[in-house]
Amino acid sequence: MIDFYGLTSPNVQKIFIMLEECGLPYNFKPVDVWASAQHSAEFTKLNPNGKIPVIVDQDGPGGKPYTVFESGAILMYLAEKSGKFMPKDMAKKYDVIQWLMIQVTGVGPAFGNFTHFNLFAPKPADPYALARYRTEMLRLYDLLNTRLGQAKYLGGDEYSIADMATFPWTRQYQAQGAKIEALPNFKRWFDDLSARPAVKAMIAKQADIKSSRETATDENKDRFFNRGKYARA
Ligand SMILES: N[C@@H](CCC(=O)N[C@@H](CS)C(=O)NCC(=O)O)C(=O)O
Repeated sequence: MIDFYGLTSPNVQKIFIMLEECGLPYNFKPVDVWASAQHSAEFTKLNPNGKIPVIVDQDGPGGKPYTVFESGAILMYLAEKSGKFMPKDMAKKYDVIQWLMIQVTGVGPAFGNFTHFNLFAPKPADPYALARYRTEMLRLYDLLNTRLGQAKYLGGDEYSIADMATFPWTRQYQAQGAKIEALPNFKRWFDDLSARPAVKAMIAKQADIKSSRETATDENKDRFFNRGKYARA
């Protein structure tokens, strides 16, 4: 059994998709990051970085419980455990890892910062920050579209953890301002993934999760966003 700690964000959605795709049994344990639950002593024992997602595999290596944090590492762990969604051939495997890293180091930070400055930062939004992250996000949409014109999936011929990692960040492509008519390869991939039963299961499960995002206190929001009394600059 796998204990899966998370809430509703894209980094958590990736892990829902992978667990559903693999058919691995899991217990979902909500961590309300809008109520500062990620900073509890109990949770930071699992992830000293104080962020979700985290998994604890009760049947880890050597039959012992094993904890994994960082969504990219969790996807790689589950791929190795299940023997699925990561090719064994070395070149094909590194094709997948390269596109997984593009998501972890590029798509996640750029799309996340765009969302922060667009929706959460004090208004009026800083035009420099907004333009910087919007430009990088739209550049990455073009990159995904180009790649998906060369290969059916991000990692190559087969659906993999690179696709599962990227899809949740693109679910809001309309609100993010991506011009879908100029991204036909991306659109084909997006529709293909949206039709997968595991992706539909993730979306249904997300709808049932209770979060205090809409009712978060100013104190909890400041801690989440590293501002106010939590700012170090
Ligand atoms: N690089 C991490 C990022 C995880 C992350 O940023 N998680 C957010 C999801 S809302 C979080 O826990 N934020 C709470 C906080 O930063 O205090 C991963 O890919 O797992």
